[in-house]
Amino acid sequence: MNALGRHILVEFIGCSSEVLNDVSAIEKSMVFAAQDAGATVIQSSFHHFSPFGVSGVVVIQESHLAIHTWPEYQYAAVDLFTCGESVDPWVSFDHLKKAFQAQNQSALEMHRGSLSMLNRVNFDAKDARSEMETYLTPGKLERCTWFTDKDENQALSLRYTGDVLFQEKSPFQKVRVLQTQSHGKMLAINNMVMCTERDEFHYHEMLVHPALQAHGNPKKVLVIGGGDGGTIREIFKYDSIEKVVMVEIDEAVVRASKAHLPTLSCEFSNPKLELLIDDGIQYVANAAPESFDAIIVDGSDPVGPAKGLFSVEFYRNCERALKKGGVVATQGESPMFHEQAFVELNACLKEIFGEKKVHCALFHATTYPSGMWSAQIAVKGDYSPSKDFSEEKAKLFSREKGLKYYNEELHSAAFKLPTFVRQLLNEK
Ligand code: SPD
Repeated sequence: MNALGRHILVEFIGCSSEVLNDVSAIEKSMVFAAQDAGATVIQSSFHHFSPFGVSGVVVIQESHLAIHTWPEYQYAAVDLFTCGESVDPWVSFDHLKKAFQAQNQSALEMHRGSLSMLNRVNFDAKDARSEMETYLTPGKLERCTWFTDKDENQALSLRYTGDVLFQEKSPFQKVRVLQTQSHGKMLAINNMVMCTERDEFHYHEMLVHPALQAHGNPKKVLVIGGGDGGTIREIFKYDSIEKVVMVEIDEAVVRASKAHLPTLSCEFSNPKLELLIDDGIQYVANAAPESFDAIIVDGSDPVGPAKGLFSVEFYRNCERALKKGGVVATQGESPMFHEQAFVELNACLKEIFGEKKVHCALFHATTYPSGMWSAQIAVKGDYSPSKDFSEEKAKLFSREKGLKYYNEELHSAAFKLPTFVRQLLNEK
């Protein structure tokens, strides 16, 4: 070869859509394809784009391998660029063809840096050498695989190791547990962050405690969703609890959490828990009137099976199932990220419980898109969850139970809304 390198531009056609949408599988195949070809891998960086597609690059000492996939077209565009005689890019080609289950392919090989066109100069890098040595041959592959939770305009990305600890396409959704670099293990449903070990306490404490502290004496609580177990963990911190009924539609979420998220799933064996794998919307529709002190709705975003958790009919049934003095707290989405769902949910609660009976608490959910999240709380009684709670009891409770987010001061503060949120909710 009379050139510095070989560059193969590849079209893989008729591939497996599943594989082309699996960022971990692609990263592993690309790294392996490089190593198989005799290359020294320096770094890999891969992103998944929701709902479809993966882009990534494997930097090798001998140039790079890059990919962009279109699972919806079963198509991958791949660049295999290698320098030197010791690496054969066609070995990578064969490996990837098999890995992606391509039915068809085309490849165009170009020589890069034709030596007949280039002049070698006496470039002496000795001055830069000591500094360069820190960058040269790190010796260890640095993997950089990114999980992205996004809508069409905004996104949140977390870097993970590329290891997928749990992966299942249940009848309802895609459930995964990923090992992140900085946030411990993460539960993701349909490419949306549900919780990470590092910051889940923000969400679970704020979904449960403002409502239950205001109620004051919760005995029987219904949880809709919440399959990872974080919500029931918080509820069982109340000594008054006699029974918790939890209705989770997807047993795969419970299984994933029991297997990989022990700090969330620690209360599944509590004898006061009745766990039903069933449709929570149906359950509430059939629930006996005035049977629960509190209902906590811990669903995912309003797409897929959680859509019905944002409907008037569902909350009418919740109101009926609540005892007098009861409280419902629901994950209320983000005023920034899901403005419409946030506003509509608030209006729906106000329509059913009454204008003055619905209160919104804001908190930081650092791994949910925008980082600003809400619990929307409605009461069936003459009290205000933001004001009518015992500061003394909340203080004692948060200390005794070792809470890490909720405390007596935050209880009041969480209900103080920024002006733009007040305006969204038509509050003064
Ligand atoms: N955007 C994510 C909203 C998810 C709310 N529920 C998460 C479940 C944690 N128990």
